[in-house]
Amino acid sequence: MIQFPKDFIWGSATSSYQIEGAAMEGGRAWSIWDAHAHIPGRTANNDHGDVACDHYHRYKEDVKLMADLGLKAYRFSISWSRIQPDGQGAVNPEGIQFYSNLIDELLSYGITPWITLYHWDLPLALHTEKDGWLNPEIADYFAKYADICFTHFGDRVHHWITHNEPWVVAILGYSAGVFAPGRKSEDEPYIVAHNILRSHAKAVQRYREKYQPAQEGTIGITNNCDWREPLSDKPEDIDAAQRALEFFLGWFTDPIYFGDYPAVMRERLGDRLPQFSEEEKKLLIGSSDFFGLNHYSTLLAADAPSGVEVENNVYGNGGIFADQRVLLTADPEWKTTAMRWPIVPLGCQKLLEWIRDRYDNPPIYITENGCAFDDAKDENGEVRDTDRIHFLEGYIDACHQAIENGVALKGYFVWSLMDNFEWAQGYSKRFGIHYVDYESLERTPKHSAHWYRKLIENNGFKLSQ
Ligand code: GBH
Repeated sequence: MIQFPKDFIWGSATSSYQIEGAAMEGGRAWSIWDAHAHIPGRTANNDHGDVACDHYHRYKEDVKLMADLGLKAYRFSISWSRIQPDGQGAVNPEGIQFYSNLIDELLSYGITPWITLYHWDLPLALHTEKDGWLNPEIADYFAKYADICFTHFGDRVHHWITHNEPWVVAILGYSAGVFAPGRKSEDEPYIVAHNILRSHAKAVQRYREKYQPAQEGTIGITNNCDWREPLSDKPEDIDAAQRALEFFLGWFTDPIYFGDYPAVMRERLGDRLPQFSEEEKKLLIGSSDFFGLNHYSTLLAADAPSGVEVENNVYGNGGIFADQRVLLTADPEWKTTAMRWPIVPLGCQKLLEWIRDRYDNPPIYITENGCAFDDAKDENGEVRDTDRIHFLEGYIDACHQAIENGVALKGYFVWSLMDNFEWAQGYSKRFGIHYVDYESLERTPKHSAHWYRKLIENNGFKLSQ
C-alpha cells in the first residue's frame, strides 16, 4: 500500500474555454481562442468551444460528480472576457454571478476552489486593439482584472494561480503558432513571456497589499515542464538536458526565485532577451507562495553538434531550436498516450527532485497530470480505461517516491475532470476521468474515476503490477 501524507490534497482540474461553452451568452465576449478556433483549419475537425461541455449550464451536475469522487479541491479557470468582455472596461455582472454560484456550489460540498486567472483565453479586444501580450501595458490590465476577481471572490476563495503554463502561451502561441494567437516569431516569445511574468508580479502585489492580510489566501503561478533525460552520459548531452530544462522551466521560475532569467538564456539570447528593472526584480522574487507544476511527459535530450539544423518554429522542438540547440527524441521502448507523449513516471520523480534542488525545496502542487487515450463506451455503457489507471498509478507512485526523497509535494490534481476541448486537437482527444458524449452532453464516470475515488478515500493505493 502506497500511503500519502495526512493533509495531501487530491484534486482535479479544468479550464474555462475547454469546458464552459455558452461562448456568446451571459454577456461574454470572444477571446483569442474563440477567434483562433473559428479560423478554418486551426483545430481538428474545425472544432471550437461554442458549446464545449456546456459546463456553464451544467455546473451543478459537474460539482455533484466531484462530490461523488470525494474530491478535496477543484481547480478551474476564469474566462477573463466573461468578467470584462473587452478586457479593460466595465465588469459584466452575469459573469461575476456565474463564478460566484460555482464557488458556492463547491463550498456547499466541502470542495475547495482553486482558481486560475488566466488559462490562455485573452479577451479578443485586448489582442486586436492593444497587441495583447506583446504590449507591456498588458501587465496593468491583467492586474486590474485580477483585482476584480479578488474583490468578488476572495472572501470565499483562498487559492489563486495567476497564470497557467506561460511556456505554452509563448512557444505554442507565438513560435510554433499552433495555439492562439497563431504567430510564428523568433523574438516575440521572449517578449510575451516577459510581459506575462510582469503581469504575474503585479497581480500578486495587489493581492498581497490589498487582500491577503484579511483574506489570508495563497497565490502563485503554474508552469509546465516535461522532463529532459540526457540521451547518453556524454557531458555535452548532460549539459543539453540541463540547458533544455532551464530554457523550459527555468525561463519562468528563475525570475520568481532568483529575480532573473537563467544565465544560459542571457548568454545565448543577448539583446533578444528583455531585462527586468530593479523594481520588477524585487516584485518577482518570492512572488509565488507555492510551486505550481503541470507535468505530462519526458523526452531524451542530446546536444546538437554544429552543422546539424532543425527547423525553428515547429511543434515538438521544445522551444526555439536555434537558441537551445538541443535535439529531442523518444526512446522507442517507451509506451505513449493518444497524444504520442511518452509515458515515463521516473521523469516525473526526477523533475520534482530537480525543482527541490534548484529552488531550495519549495512546497509543490502538481496542478495537472493526466493522459489522453481513445476511450469508448462498451456495450454495457462502461468506459474501461485501464491504460489511464496504469498511467495514474505510475505517476502517482513516482510522486510518492519523490516525497520519500524529501520533495515537499503537497497535492495532485488530475487533468481532467472530464473530456473536453483539447485545443488544437478539438474533441478528438479525451483526457477526462469522466466520459462526455458530445451529442447528448451526458457525463459518465470512467473506470479511472472509480479508481481515483478509492485512492482519495484511502489516501493511497495498492500497486496492481
Ligand atoms: C496542458 O498543457 C494544458 O494546461 C491543458 O489545458 C491541456 O488540456 C492539457 O495540458 C493536455 O494537453 O512533445 O512529448 O515532450 C500541456 C502542455 C506541452 C505538455 C507539450 C506536453 C509535449 C510532450 N504540454 N508537451 S512531448
